[in-house]
Amino acid sequence: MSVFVDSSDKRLILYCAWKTGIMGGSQSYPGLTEDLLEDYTVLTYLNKGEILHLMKKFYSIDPDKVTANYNHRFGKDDILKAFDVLRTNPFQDRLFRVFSSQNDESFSFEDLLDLYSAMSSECPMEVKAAWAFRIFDLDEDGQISARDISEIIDRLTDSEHKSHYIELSSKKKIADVILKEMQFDHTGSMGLVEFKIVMSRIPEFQNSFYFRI
Ligand SMILES: [Ca+2]
Repeated sequence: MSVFVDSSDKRLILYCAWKTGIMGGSQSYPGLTEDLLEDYTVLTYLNKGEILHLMKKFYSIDPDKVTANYNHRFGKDDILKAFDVLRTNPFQDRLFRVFSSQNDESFSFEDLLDLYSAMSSECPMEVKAAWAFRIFDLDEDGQISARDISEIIDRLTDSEHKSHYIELSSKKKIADVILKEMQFDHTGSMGLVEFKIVMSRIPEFQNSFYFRI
């Protein structure tokens, strides 16, 4: 067995250290104190390493602004530049709507933490479902209706691969089947409680509600 660690092992070791938060306190940012970092690990489903990694990216957008005001809110364009995962997300508009605490399509660092916490693999299904409900309730009437589901399917299938685009008639059929299977009341839509039950039955749904940090 070699005593040398090759570059792929090194990457693995660094990755494990980062995932477990060992590399946590190695770097500091203005305003993000050790106490606050502790609080965030309690209030979110993220570990210290993940929180610091997100701060590193957030801070890099404009260090002067974050230094001057820890609660600085970066607009959508700035956030998209630093966080690629949002760039191609078919629900980008909804994520900026639901996770912006000021409803201004901008994110403070804490808004960003809320988003990544919801998208974390550590986030329980119940909590993910509650966020997903708000994201998928496209017309914000407090119900997931056939119309919402039809557009959700549209967005999921339309984005990059045109060949996977579903025709309107089949889309309607899928939406109808989903709605029927969910055994709704006669309103043809569902509230949060029903939605959570449905989510718990569809593992693919939960797995797709995930961001790699
Ligand atoms: Ca709705």
